[in-house]
Amino acid sequence: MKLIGSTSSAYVRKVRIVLAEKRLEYQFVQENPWDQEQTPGTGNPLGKVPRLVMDGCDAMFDSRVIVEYLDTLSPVGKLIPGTGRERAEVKSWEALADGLLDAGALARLEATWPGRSSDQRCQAWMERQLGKVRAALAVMSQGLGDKSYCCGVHFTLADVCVGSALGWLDLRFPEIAWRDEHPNLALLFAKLAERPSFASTRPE
Ligand SMILES: N[C@@H](CCC(=O)N[C@@H](CS)C(=O)NCC(=O)O)C(=O)O
Repeated sequence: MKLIGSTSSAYVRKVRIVLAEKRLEYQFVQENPWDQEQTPGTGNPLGKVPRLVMDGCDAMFDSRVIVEYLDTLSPVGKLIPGTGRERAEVKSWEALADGLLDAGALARLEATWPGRSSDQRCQAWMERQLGKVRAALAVMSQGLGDKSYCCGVHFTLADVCVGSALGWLDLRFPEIAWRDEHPNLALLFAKLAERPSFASTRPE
């Protein structure tokens, strides 16, 4: 099994953490999807990472599909409940954390994408996207409350997704002081950072 992606992407990190938690062997092939030298979209018409490549199969994307598949490969460290409200709860946390990343990425691209000149960059658009990031943080904090993990007492995919998203914010938007506004998220993040799966995949 090969995972294709970059070390800075939180979507890729989500998959790497799941692979580590499930103790699954894989080869990590680094690819920067923004690199002009890469053939865009190889194995993914959308030109995005992560992609999971297995012998004799088309590449699998996106991160939500990949982690769901990986969780079925082994009973070790089950991360997604099989059915019902508990499953929907975990998947909702994933949608929230991924949505935070989607909005954060749009804000960052608006500010930095080299294909746009400075007068083409739109401050109102960046603020709109960063408003979504702040709203998502507030909902995460409210949902976590004083629980040990996002969905209660057990570590699940919800914690993987939230931890990856917060780590990415530290990397790309260090000026967002989410720890000050949401100390419960800071506590969760510090606890997650001690897990080998998180420690070995810190974004660069
Ligand atoms: N929904 C996708 C999002 C993946 C994504 O946006 N990846 C970024 C890297 S952080 C990417 O490859 N962007 C390149 C592009 O948009 O052209 C997933 O969960 O896999």
